[in-house]
Amino acid sequence: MAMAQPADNLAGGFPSGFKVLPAALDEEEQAALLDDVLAVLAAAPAYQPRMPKSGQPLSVTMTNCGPLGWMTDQAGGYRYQAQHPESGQPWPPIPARLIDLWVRHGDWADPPEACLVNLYRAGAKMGLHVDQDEEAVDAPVVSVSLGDTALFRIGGAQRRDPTRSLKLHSGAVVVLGGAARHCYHGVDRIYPGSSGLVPQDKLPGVRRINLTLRRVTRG
Ligand code: MD3
Ligand code: FE
Repeated sequence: MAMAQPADNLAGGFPSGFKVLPAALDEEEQAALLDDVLAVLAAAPAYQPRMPKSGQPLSVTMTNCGPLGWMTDQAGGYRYQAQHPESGQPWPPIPARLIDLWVRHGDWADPPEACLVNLYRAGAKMGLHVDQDEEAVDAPVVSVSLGDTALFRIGGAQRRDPTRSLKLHSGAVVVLGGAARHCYHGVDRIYPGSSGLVPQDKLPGVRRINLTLRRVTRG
């Protein structure tokens, strides 16, 4: 057996279990999914998440659909909860076409429980982080990008590991299974005006929408 090398978990520079479908959704499917997202936002308006302790706002705004939603605020920190932080209402259900994507691409028996909706305005980004608030640590995350192109970055299990970047265009689906699920990742920037998908009369200033489907409990 060969000595383990630092790059053993990398295929073409990307971690194993990292799958990109660059044009999974055609324009019609993107528009239909956008309508689903507008309905989610009507029921569960986006709020401004804040870092634990410091209270520093994240540059994205967020909402969720599904029985659980990921959130963060100054007092409570990172967590999943069943209610919207401002209205106290349950999150709306995950739209059927998102469940379909999970079934088609997720390769996981249990249904998703949370769909985090991240809204990016010009200048918004997401620092390198690992998603580790889920009890179902081995379940994949399935991500859908809508609207402006993002420069996405993914590294390894350690923050110091080398990273690779790729652009995610509207309609891209990314599946994070296996080792990739535990890798540092983030969004360095978006390219404002690269897509006309997000209606500015309905979502002023919002340029990109990212949806991440997650299994939270072990079922
Ligand atoms: C790699 N969202 O919501 S999606 C997040 O574009 C998040 O809004 C980014 O990172 C966005 O947590 C990236 C792709 C993604 C999602 C989850 C992952 C990549 C991931 C979990 C583990 C590893
Ligand atoms: Fe993440």
